[in-house]
Amino acid sequence: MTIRPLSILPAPVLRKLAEPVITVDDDIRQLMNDMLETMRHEQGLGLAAPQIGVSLRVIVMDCSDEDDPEPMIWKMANPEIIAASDDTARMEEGCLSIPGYRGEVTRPAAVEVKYLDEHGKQQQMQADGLLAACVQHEIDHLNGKLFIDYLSRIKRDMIIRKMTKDARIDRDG
Ligand code: GNR
Ligand code: NI
Repeated sequence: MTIRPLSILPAPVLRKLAEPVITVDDDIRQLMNDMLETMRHEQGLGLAAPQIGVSLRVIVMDCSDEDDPEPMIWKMANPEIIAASDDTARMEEGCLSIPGYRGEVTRPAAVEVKYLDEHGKQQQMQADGLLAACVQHEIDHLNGKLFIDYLSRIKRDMIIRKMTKDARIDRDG
C-alpha cells in the first residue's frame, strides 16, 4: 500500500467526469487499498479516486451509522444512487481536496447505493446519517462536483479564488 499525493483545488482532474471501471482486477484492488491508506493518513472519512489524480469511478469510505453492524470500511467501484429520501439533512462538510474550508450542505437524508465490491460482485447498501452524506459527497467527486458547489456563489467564488491564489504562490513562490 502506498500513500499517494492529493489533488487539491483547482486541479482540473477534480472537475472531470470519471470513467467507469470495466473489470475489478488487481490494479483496481490496489488502487482501493492505496486510497484507504491515503485517506487514513489524511484523516478523512472517505476518498474518491480523482482526489489522487485517477479519473476512475472508485471510492472508499471509513464511516458507518452508529448503531449498525455494517462494516465500517467500504470499497466501491461504479457506485450509483438508486434511491434517495425526500427528507433532507444539513451537515457541515469538508473535503481533503479543499483544505481549510468547511460549509453546510443539504442533501437527501438517506440513500440507497448499488456498486461493485472489491471482488467485482454487485452489492447494495442503505445509508443514513453521516454515511449518507459521505457516500453522496464521494459520488459527487466522480461527477466533477464538489461540496462548495452547494454553497452560495459568493462563498464558492471566494474559496476558489483563495485556493487558486495559494496554488500560484506554491508554484511560483
Ligand atoms: O473527511 C471528510 N469528511 C466529510 C464530512 C462530511 C461529509 C463528507 C466528508 S468526506 C471528507 C473527505 C473527502 O474529501 N472525501 O472526498
Ligand atoms: Ni471530498
